[in-house]
Amino acid sequence: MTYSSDSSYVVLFKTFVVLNTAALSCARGWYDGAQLLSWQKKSDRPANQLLPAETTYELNIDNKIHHQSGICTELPLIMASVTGEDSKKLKLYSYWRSSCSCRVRIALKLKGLDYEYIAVNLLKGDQKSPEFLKLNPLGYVPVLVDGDIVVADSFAILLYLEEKYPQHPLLPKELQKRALNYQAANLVSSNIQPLQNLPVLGYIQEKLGADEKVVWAQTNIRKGFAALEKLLENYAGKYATGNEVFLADLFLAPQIDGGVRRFNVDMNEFPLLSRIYEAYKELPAFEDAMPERQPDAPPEARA
Ligand SMILES: N[C@@H](CCC(=O)N[C@@H](CS)C(=O)NCC(=O)O)C(=O)O
Repeated sequence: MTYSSDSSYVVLFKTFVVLNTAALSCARGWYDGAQLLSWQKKSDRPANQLLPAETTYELNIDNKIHHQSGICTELPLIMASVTGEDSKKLKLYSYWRSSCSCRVRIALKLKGLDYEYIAVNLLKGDQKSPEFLKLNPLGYVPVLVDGDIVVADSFAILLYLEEKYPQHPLLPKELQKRALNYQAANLVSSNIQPLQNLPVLGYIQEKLGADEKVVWAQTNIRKGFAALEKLLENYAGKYATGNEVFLADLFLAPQIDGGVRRFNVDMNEFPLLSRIYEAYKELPAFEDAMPERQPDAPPEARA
């Protein structure tokens, strides 16, 4: 949090005083680049046995009216959520088992970016709600919201993050290796994952039955994995394109994980992919991004 005018505000906010009228009127001024012009207490809910007291305030910040509620002692946090860091926090719309969301979760961790996880339940159809379709008209996760910027599609999100937050680069400097990363990532993103996406599998199951669905998914994953084994054989080190983690790894880790755990693909055919899959398990950024660690994972899936 930064304050641009009066240092007494810092003391005021940091000590988290119980707010009363006097404290609030002191809070008028500049806050994180935004000006709090006026405020008004709108309603009070008295504390009871189950709920703490809650107050609703109307705040005029930069001539925009915001209504915020909270327990009285937390008003500094409420103001921060309107004007400050909370509203600037990245938001990721994600589904625990979505491999496309997992790619982005890994990148956010690698780049050390804090974010709010917003669960979209694909099985319940949340992705088809009018609110979500405003974010991504295709109705797919992941979607990243960074302030006013909304980016859908994992590849687009990763390239966006790479440009805006260059720490821990996802692309190598060397052009050939960079191209290899694009190719491997796109092979997963265009030639494997779309063929085993939920709507496709649902359609095959409906038309041809559950067994055909599994055969279809395994066939396409194996075809893609066979190509990746050849593509990477002269470049792989500890990871897909050498001894550093790059873009290709972000696509491979969730795809291999899904192949093994959801579709029972026999990995004996793919020694290189099996080896790098083991290496990913040593990396906290990868492990934390895996489906079973996500807040919306059902209890039976949790690690
Ligand atoms: N190319 C997109 C594909 C996104 C995608 O297929 N997302 C899946 C989950 S991995 C999804 O949201 N499916 C919607 C559904 O099942 O209805 C990306 O890379 O983000």
